[in-house]
Order: sequence, then C-alpha cells, then structure tokens
Amino acid sequence: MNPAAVAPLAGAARESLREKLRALGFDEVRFARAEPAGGAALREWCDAGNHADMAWMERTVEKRGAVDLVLAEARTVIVLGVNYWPGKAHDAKRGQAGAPVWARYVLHEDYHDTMKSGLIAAGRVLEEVLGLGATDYRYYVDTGPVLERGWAARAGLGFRGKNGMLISRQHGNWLFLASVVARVPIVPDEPLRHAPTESGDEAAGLLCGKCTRCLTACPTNAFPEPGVVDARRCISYQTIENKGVIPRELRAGIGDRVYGCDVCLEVCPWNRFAQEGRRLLLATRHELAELTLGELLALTPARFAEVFRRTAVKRLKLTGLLRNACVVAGNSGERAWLPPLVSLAAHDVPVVRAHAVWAVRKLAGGEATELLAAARAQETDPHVLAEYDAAHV
Ligand code: B12
Ligand code: SF4
Ligand code: SF4
Repeated sequence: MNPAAVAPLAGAARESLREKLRALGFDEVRFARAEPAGGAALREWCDAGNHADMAWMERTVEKRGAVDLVLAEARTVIVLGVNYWPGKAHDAKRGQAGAPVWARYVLHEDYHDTMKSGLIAAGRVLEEVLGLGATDYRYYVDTGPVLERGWAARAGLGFRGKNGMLISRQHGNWLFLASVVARVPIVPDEPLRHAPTESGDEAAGLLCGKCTRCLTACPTNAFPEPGVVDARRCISYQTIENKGVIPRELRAGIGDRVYGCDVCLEVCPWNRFAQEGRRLLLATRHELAELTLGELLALTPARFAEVFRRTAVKRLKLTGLLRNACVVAGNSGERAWLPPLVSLAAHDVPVVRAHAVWAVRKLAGGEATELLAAARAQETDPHVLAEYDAAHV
C-alpha cells in the first residue's frame, strides 16, 4: 500500500479497530504517530554506561530512536498493554513462610510467547480491517528495537514515573507492553498531559507530584536521577541479565529477591486502582512463588527443566538461578542453609561456587574456613578464589 495516499483512520472506524484488538486480550490499545523520538535520551543513557553489559542496547540505539529504520514508511505505532496484576489473594502468597521472592511478571509462562499469539492475531485484524499486507507491519514484545515505554507515554496509555516505569492510571505499574509498527496512518491518541522535554520526549514524573517513594525504597540505590535507572545497580539486571558474578557490594541489597525486583513498582501509590487482569494472553504460574529456598538450592538439571518449563526463568539457566539462590541464602541469616551451600561450593560451574563461598562466609563467620577447607583445596578459578580472600563479605 502507499501510506501517503491513505486518509488517516479516524472516528468510529478507529474505535472499532481498538475494540477488535482489545477483544484479543490487550487491556490497552493506543495509537501514536510514528516519528523519530527518544534517540538522544537513549544515547545519553548508554554513554553514561547505564546499560551495563547489555551491548545489544548500545548496538541498536539508532534504530530505537528512529522507528522508520525498524519499518520504512512507518506511520503509526500501535501500543498494546496487558495487565498482569495477580489480584490481592495471589499476591499475598509471595514470600510467605520464608519462600524467596520473585518479580511478579515471571510468575507466568513466558509472556514473550503467550503475548506473541495475541500479536499474530492482531496482525490478522490489521490485514482484514485495513487491507495491510504482511510486510506493512511489524510487531514486538520487549525484545524488539522499540522504546516501548516512550511510545506508550506518547500514546497516552500512562505516564513515565520517577521509577522509569510506564504507569497507567487504571492498572498502575502492572502492564506488559507490546507494539505494532504499521504503514497505516491512524489519528493518534493524546498523551495524558503534554509537557514535553526540550527534545520533545515525554518528561518523567508528570503525575508523581512530590512523591519520591520509589527513589528512596530502591534497595541498591539504582536511580542516579528521577526516571533514570542505572542497570549496573539494578537488582533486576543483576539477577536476570548479568550472567556472571554479582558485585559484592550489591548482594546485601538483593535481600530475599531470587529473580528480578518489584520494589520501585510496588511502593507506587498509583497501584491502588489495579484490578486482577483478564489473563487472556497470560498463563499464570503462581506456584513458583511457593518454592522454598531449600528446593532451589537442591535443584538438579532435570528438576530445573521440569519446574521452569515454558517460563522466562529457563533463559537464566540453572546456574544463574543457583547463583541467585546462594545470594538469598547468604542474606537469610539462617545457618540451616550451610550444608547445601557447602555442597554448592564444590559445584562444576565457577559462578555458582563463587556465590556459595560468599554465602557460607556470611553465615558461618569464623567457622567458614573449616567448612570450606575441602572445596578451597581444589579451587583454581580466580573469581572464586577472590571470594575466599575478600576482606569483607
Ligand atoms: C533494557 C530493559 C531493562 C533494563 C533497564 C531498565 C531501564 N529502566 O531502562 C533492566 C534489566 C534493568 C530492566 C528492568 C526492569 N524491567 Co525492563 N526492559 C528493558 C527494555 C528491553 C528496554 C528499555 C530501554 O530502552 N531502556 C533505556 C531507557 C533509557 O529507556 P526508557 O526507559 O524507555 O526511557 C526513555 C524513552 O522512553 C525515551 N522517551 C521519552 N519520551 C519518549 C517518547 C517517545 C515517542 C519515544 C519513542 C521515546 C521517548 O526517553 C526515556 C529516557 O531516556 C524494555 C522493553 C523495550 N523494548 O522497551 C523492558 C521493559 C521496560 N521492562 C519491563 C519490566 C516489567 C521491567 C522490570 C519491572 C522487571 C522486574 N520486575 O524485575 C524492571 C524495572 C526496572 C525499572 N525501574 O525500570 C517492562 C516495563 C513495563 C512498564 N509498564 O513500564 C518493559 C517495557 C518490557 C515489556 N515489554 O513489558 N529492564
Ligand atoms: S527494580 Fe529494584 S533495584 Fe531496580 S531500580 Fe527498581 S527498586 Fe531499584
Ligand atoms: S512511587 Fe511516587 S514518585 Fe515513584 S513513580 Fe510512583 S508516584 Fe511517582
């Protein structure tokens, strides 16, 4: 199709498209005009090193800031949101009886997979209703080179909070985002309130007022300024994206969080309006929240594959999860975890050994030398040896 020749979809036709997409399971469907945006801010964020080791962010800065590099002649970004708030009853079970705490988003089958089925169906709707061909649109959930939160704010789905999140007045912080970039003009929705920054981007904290709860609650002090997250200090990055050693000075702040972090989300007063989601595009796995730390420390490859099948945790792999479980055990103050930790100090994979050694030293104090003597005698890896020799745990 030639997008320039088509009048923008408006009025009842636009609302009918919105309804059809909502019926597929998307709780929010909003439209933004495709235009270059966000690139300068993202460049600045990467230049300051805030992307940590996520080299793929740095490599795609140009594309993320210019949506027509994602799809030539793109006219509209359709922003889609899926509410994943589990409801009060399920939420209350998190961290019960000393079970480690998981970020809420991961207590589902992998949302990248389940939302993809909705996006495929959305593509079919665009083909049927607007006559688009398969090459006239591209859809993404999370992993594409698209600044999903910026587009969502531009389309009025919510605002960018001081915690960096896209916050909806209706769903609070608990929305997954996805987008369809399309070669069809659609009359855009308005941002909630228009107060653009100098570059024309949507400012952070528009509806935060004087509140700073998220900034002060962050356990690892990951906000260099409101609305900006330094991934190097963020527990979500350290427990999910970082596949190596977690910096020693951040481990205490991780507390009992075994995968991801929701602290700056859950303290936000805008969550008070959130209602349990429809879950048409999500398959919950609440039972993961009930796994005990003992079960996690004893995970074998076969058990890991069975328990975390189809969840996003499988991408962290068994060794990443064992590493995180060692940190949680070290923070627990419970000497009961010493036997499994001493076993893990002799694990095949150095990153697991390193964190097990740290946890044993933290829990056992002066007795650690004796408990770890056999493992240390075999140790040759410099990262693990550094844990034995560190002056402070
Ligand atoms: C990299 C990444 C991370 C990194 C870095 C986080 C960060 N704050 O950037 C890490 C691993 C730390 C992370 C953590 C989490 N993440 Co994450 N992450 C991403 C990813 C892949 C890219 C984000 C990005 O580009 N960051 C760079 C910063 C500079 O960009 P930004 O936050 O969007 O803000 C800039 C732009 O929006 C731009 N801008 C402003 N106005 C406008 C207007 C327009 C039109 C445009 C285009 C741009 C623009 O300026 C802003 C400032 O520079 C997105 C998916 C995606 N493709 O967007 C998910 C995403 C942001 N993550 C998500 C989630 C759920 C999380 C966690 C809550 C997971 C958890 N519980 O552990 C935490 C929350 C941490 C936090 N407070 O931000 C959701 C957020 C949903 C929401 N409602 O906001 C996303 C959107 C994934 C999804 N598809 O649902 N994440
Ligand atoms: S996700 Fe956790 S560690 Fe990351 S910025 Fe928010 S509160 Fe801080
Ligand atoms: S906790 Fe307060 S400051 Fe942080 S995003 Fe929510 S309203 Fe804004």
